[in-house]
Order: sequence, then structure tokens, then C-alpha cells
Amino acid sequence: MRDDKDTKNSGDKLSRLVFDRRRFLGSGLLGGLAALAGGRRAEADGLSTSQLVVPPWSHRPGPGVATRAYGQPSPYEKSVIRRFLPWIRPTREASVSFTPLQDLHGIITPNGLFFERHHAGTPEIDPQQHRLVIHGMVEQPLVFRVDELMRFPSVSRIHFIECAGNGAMEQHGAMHNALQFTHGMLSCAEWTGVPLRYLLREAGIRKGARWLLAEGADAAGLARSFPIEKAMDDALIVYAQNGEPLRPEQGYPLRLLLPGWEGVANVKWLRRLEVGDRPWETREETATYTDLLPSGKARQFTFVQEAKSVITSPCPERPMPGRGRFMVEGLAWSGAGRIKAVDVSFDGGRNWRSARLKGLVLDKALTRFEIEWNWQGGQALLQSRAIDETGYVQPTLGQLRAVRGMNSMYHNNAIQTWLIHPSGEVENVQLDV
Ligand SMILES: Nc1nc2c(c(=O)[nH]1)N[C@H]1C(S)=C(S)[C@@H](COP(=O)(O)O)O[C@H]1N2
Ligand SMILES: [Mo]
Repeated sequence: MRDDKDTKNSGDKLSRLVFDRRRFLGSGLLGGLAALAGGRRAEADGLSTSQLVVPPWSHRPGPGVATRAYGQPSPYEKSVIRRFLPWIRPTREASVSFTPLQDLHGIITPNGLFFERHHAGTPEIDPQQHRLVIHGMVEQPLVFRVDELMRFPSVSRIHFIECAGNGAMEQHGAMHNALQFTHGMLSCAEWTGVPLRYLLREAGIRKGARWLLAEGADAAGLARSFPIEKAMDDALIVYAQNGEPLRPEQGYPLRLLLPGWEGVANVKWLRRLEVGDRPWETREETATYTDLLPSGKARQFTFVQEAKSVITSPCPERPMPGRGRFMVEGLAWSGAGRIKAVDVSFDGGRNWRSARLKGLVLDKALTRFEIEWNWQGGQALLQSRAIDETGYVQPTLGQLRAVRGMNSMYHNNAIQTWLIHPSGEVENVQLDV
């Protein structure tokens, strides 16, 4: 699954470079006069428009349909794949694969490229034998088969999922020279399923109930507690992803979706929901997925993935194609609601311009932005900053560290900096602000 580029990208240096912004700004590296880089002229390819060559594939019909019962991407797109970090050896006990954000367009992650994070591999579940149990502080415990759940009114919603550990390895210095590894534990799909509140109304919640426990049917028996308010708000029991049944890697046949909340709370292969009056203090909410603060106390239940953004083009895997006009593009998202605005800086955060939000701008979904840049071959420090509808502004790394200290690992939503070299290469760096 990995190609040789990964070896180069998986920097082994713990701290690549702490860049001194003042030194950079003082040297006046930006600017220069506008030059135009238009489309290539036909003559450059040895063609005149009256002599269009008929390529080999236009001479005879291609294969018919029988060879493709389930469609696959063009063989020329072989590098558009999920990747592992070579030094986090995937095992059945713990594995993660990253979405190639640098290769994608729009806001939807194709199912075969959705990032994966498994605590005990992917179980192969027979949907006929799978059951979802709702019990605990309810009037009537219920058991559902998958086909029974599908008889309920359903909704389809576009939401991202981001692992709380996305960018965790970047908290102490620029580590990976690849967008896929700095931000690729992030994907977005259209999910179809039943609002959880419909099922809880069927079961009847008893007085005093405050929390739910969700448990997966994988060998990890991964379990997380979450407050009843979320269950009654936008929580879904999903069975479909981008129009087809959930992929096994995403929790087939049933998954809990808690829109905008840290990845681990979105329990896959969901088999049990227990209603109670307090959290269960499971492994995944005590030993892991907590934020160790400077006071020495660990904060639990940081559910919401706060506003974040990243420039996806250019990025280390997508260097500048040459001087001239270029559309800088990126993704922004917030677990607290819609993206209101995205600002882009070309000088490491001193000046900001507002980017255009492109296409759909949805609640707790990836949102694409773009801004035109006329690059004259100078060094530059590209950053993006997301602002969501609550008014929350994505912090700099310095601001995040001021609150979290240096022991915090999860929930890194800091502004990302890409250093553009005059060669057009793009490097992951961190500013000391
Ligand atoms: N049952 C179960 N649910 C799980 C996990 C798991 O290992 N087992 N991993 C969690 C974590 S840590 C994350 S980030 C998301 C990842 O979802 P994905 O693999 O669909 O991207 O699923 C969560 N739900
Ligand atoms: Mo995660």
C-alpha cells in the first residue's frame, strides 16, 4: 500500500523547524510584479488545432460492462490511496490509515478512501445475525435487527469524522512532511440512518437518565459514554455511507454517528446502547482520549472537534506548478456547526485575506474554500484560519500551547503553516507564535 514517496515524507526528525516569523518578514520575501502564466499553447505540444491526433483508445471499442461488476478508479490514479505510516506498523490490535486529502475534490470522501482507525481490526459481520440492543434506564428494553431499523423514517446528512488524534503527532514540532499524515485522519460522507431519538422514544427513557453507553461488536468491544442531550439532538444510527451500505471498515452493518464529535465517540459495529445516569468511565474515556493540561489534571470528554482548516493545494504532496496565477484550495470544518469564514495568509499570519467558500456549506461538514494567488516565485508562509458560526476562531499553535501546555496530545486544531520554497516545494513548518 505504501509507495516510496512515503519514506521521504515520514520525517524522522521530531522537530523539523521552528521558523522565526520576524526574520522571515524582515527579509521582504513576498511581492514582486504580476506575471501571467496562461494555459499552454497548442503549438507547444507540437499540434495545430486542425491536426488533432486520434489517440489509440479512439480506434476501437473498449471492454464492455462484464469486467466491472463494482467500478474501480482509472489505473492512472493508482497513487490515490489510503496510506499507513511505515513506522506505526498496522496490527490487528491497533491500526490507522489516512485519507489522501491532497488528491480529493469537493467535500465528499469516496468510501474506499475514508480513513480507518481500528482498535481490533475490522470484523466481518453477518447483518442477519447482528442485533442492536437498547436497555438500561428505559421503560421497555428493545432489540432491533438491521432490517427492522430500516423500517423507521430515515435521514441523510453530510458530516465529517475526525479522529481526536488527527495532528496529535504535530503538537511538539513539525513532524510529517505530508498533508496526508498531518491531517488525513479526517473524512466526510453522506450518512443515512435513523435519528437515535426515534428509537429512544420507542424504548421510553426513565426519569433520571443522563448518559448513554455505546458499545461495538468488534473484539475491542470499544465503548464510549455520551450525554443524553446529544442522543436527543442529532445522533444517528447509520447503515449507509455515500449511498451504499456502510463499508466494513466504517462499521457495517450499524454505526453510531455523533456529528461533529471526536472520532472515537462514533462507535462502529454498534451492538448495544445502555441508558444510565452517569458516564461509565471506559478505557477510551479515561486512559486515552483525555487532554492532560498544564495543571496536571486531565480533561475528559472533549467531545466537540473545534473549528479547524488546512490548505490542501499547495501542500507537500502538491508543490507549486510554477509562477503565475494559482487557486489555493483547502478544507475547513467545525464540530460546533457551520463554517462562517476562512481567512488565508501568505506571510505567516501577519496579513489575512478572506477566502471564498466553495460549494455546499453545511453543519458539521467539510467545507471547501479557495483564493486566487499570483505567485512570483518568492518564499511564502501559507496559513488558513477557520471561523465557525459560533464566532470561534481557529487558534495558532502558540495560542493552543498557552492553554494546553506541552503534554496535551489529542484535539490539535491549530493553524497549519506551509513554507513555499522558491523551487515551488512545500514544507511543513511551525512558527513560534
Ligand atoms: N467499535 C469501534 N468503534 C470505533 C473504533 C474502534 O476501533 N472500534 N475506532 C474509533 C476511532 S478512534 C475513530 S477515530 C473512528 C474512526 O472511524 P473510521 O474508521 O470510520 O474512520 O471510529 C471510532 N469507532
Ligand atoms: Mo480516533
